Amino acid sequence: MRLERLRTLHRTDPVGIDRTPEFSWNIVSALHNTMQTSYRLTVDDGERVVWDSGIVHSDQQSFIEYGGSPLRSRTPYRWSVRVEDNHNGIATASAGFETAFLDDDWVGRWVESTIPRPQAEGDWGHGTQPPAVEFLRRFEIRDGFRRARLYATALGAYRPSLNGARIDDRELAPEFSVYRSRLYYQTYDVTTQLRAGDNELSVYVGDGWYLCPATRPLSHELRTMPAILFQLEVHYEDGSVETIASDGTETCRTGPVRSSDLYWGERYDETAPFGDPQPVEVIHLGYGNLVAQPIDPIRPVELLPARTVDTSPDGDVIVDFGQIIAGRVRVRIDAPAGTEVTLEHFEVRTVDGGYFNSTYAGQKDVYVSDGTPREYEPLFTFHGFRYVRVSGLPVVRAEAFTAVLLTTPKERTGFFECSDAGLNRLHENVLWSQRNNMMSIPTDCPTREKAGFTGDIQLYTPAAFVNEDVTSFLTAWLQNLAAEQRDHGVVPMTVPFTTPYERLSLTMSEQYGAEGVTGIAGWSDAAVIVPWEMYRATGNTMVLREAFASMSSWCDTIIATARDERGSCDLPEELDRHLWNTGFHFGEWLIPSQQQKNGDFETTKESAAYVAPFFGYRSIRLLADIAGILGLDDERDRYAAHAEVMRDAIQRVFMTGDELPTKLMGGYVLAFAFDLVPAERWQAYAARFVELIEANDGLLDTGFLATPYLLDVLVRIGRADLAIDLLWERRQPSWLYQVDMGATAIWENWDAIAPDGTPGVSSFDHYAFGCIDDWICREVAGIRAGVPGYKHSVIAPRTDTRLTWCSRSLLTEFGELAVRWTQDELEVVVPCNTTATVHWRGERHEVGSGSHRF
Ligand code: RAM
Repeated sequence: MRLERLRTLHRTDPVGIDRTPEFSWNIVSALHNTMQTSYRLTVDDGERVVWDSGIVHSDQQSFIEYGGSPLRSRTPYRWSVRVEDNHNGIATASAGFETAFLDDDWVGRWVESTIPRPQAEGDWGHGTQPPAVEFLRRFEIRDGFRRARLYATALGAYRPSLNGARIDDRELAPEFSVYRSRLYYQTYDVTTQLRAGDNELSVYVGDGWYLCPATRPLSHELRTMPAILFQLEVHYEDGSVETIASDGTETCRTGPVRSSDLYWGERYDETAPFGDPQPVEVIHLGYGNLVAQPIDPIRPVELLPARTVDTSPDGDVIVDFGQIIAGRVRVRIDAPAGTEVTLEHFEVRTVDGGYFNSTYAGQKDVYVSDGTPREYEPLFTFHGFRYVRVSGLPVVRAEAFTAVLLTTPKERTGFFECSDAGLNRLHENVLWSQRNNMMSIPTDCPTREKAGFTGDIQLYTPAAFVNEDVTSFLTAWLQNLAAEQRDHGVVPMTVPFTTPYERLSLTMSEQYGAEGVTGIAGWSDAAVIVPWEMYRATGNTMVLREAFASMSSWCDTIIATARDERGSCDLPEELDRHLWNTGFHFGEWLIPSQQQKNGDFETTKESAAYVAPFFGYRSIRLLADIAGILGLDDERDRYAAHAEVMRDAIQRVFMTGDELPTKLMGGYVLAFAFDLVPAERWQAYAARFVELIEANDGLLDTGFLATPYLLDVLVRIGRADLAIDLLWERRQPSWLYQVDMGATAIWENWDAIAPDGTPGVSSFDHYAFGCIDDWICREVAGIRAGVPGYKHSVIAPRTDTRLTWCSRSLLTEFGELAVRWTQDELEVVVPCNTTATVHWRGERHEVGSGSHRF
């Protein structure tokens, strides 16, 4: 038996944390039926043990919270665990973490550029922002140091260098967050880059999210100048510590980055020298909003060489990378001084060989050469693209171009492969959209909006977990969500909430007779559903506890809105007051038969009529369950009672006849999925739902909010055959239609490309409809969590004759759970410390850990 995958706060050896750590490990053993019987965890700082859990007779091996004496600021720790199992096996292993600032440790002062900077106009800007600013600071240090850490952050996106070399390869720090209350600072190990004597620290600051017009924060305290804060701490052999901190003695200047914008792109001019150093100004921002970066930093995680170069009918030179990614292009340029090279990024080609983008902003990077051959990659922007139109270069060779995928690195947890190339590609597309849209926060698309839409991640969380470990990533995002909740707990449509979306929310509220920013069904409910799905995927009760205040304040808003706002005057008041049926909602969003025309929201209304009350009920019902799990019995009873009256009101308003008052499939899907259908209507509604699909030529007609439950509901009403047919459907709208049309990521809209190849107006890289990947994992491969977190799993493949074999693995909190089946045989690998029920060919087997063949 041995221990693997030791994680602290679900990260590997994190440096610079300011939260109480939790610990996890996996057990691997050659013996079957291995269960952990006890563990003992110790934490030490190199000199003394600060926590000894003692022997704990428990099978818990994840989310074990630190319980020792207070941790010290800026200190490296080791933790060790000793595990015993039921076969008398004993194993030990250790890992590390290092704290950042836990006390009032900041002495550095915020310093701001004094170089005049005109303000961009409009919500989205025009890509004409002023140059990036480099801050410089010289300092001297003594010989004999053994450890040095730089703590730093900025308003804007920054790239630090020491003595002319980049400190590491992280990108676009500080990441996108609710800066007003959660601005992340970074911790860098600079021990090997410092030298005794003279040193120079450079911090080059582009616009990033903070200064970009489309993403700048709402706060009226918003600053409009690039600014930095840093503190370098040098620990000497003799035990002394020297601190060099930003203090106003820095200088600043502009250089080759002439303009940078996350949407429009960057202009980099090698012929523009760095200007004369200008003074900086000390500003008083305080340290109250500073948080040690809680997730792994954005990095270049994959490089894709260009596949081909060709010329479009219009004579444009197009480089194809073969895959839609989020990131940017790295290109070797050898051109005469003054040559201006333009890179314009596109997602798809049109039938006539042109190219197309779903974004309004240019996605255009410009490089001006000084005649020296160099490799260029933009510093302060990223794009969503597969193709790049190149102009300004006399010769374009594919070998000179590489696409760089930028994302928050996460541990891959899932692998899927089967005998069908279409399903394999579909899975790949899901994974790509996931990686392309998880750069510091979960976003809708990396092209048009790059925004933290709450609805998209709400519905996608289960699928996210079957592909990557998103625990630390989503925990951090939920903290941002809580920080963004307004006075009454309202969760906005995006987190972070930014100026353009605040404006949109206010406009929509006004049109729908509401006031201020109001909650949106299925979007704001992310506050409850995301933590709930995190718990289901990993057994994580910490996140439920931590998010409880945020969830309950959101649910209280639903209850109050239903009570105080009169929805329909046709309804008796005693029913209306339990229905969330006012304000603006996106409805299911992007139902094929209800497509929006000219950006109006008329078509969202029909589905909004059921989406709002149903999701309102759903959130409150889940909150009651969550309170129960946390042992909060009063809250459980209170919210359960609210849920009960809401369900009753929904049934009395929507479910009195033999069909729902809508012809949309999603109404049925959500009614079944949320257990709203009264027993006496079950048969009729199931029949009606199937009729709707049949009347639609066997095709689905659901949008964002209902699609995740569509196939499950069919299985539940006894029509698994229809669910499987929808999965295998190749006509539009369907998942495999996208694949057949050459998609390399998941489309935002079912009709993103018409059968004749004409692209529509939507994005080609939205993970939302990728929610199917979770269903494939559970139903086709047959891996299901028997209890939240897979302590017990249920393996029940749906062997479909359209597949000759299927193989799926899932790295659970306990380790790898794997299934491989052919038409004749099933192989299952069950992780240590768990059990499984296997259903195969009409038989049921109870098994323990290890590999099994049936
Ligand atoms: C679109 C976004 C997102 C969706 C909202 C309602 O513009 O791309 O996917 O959540 O609108």
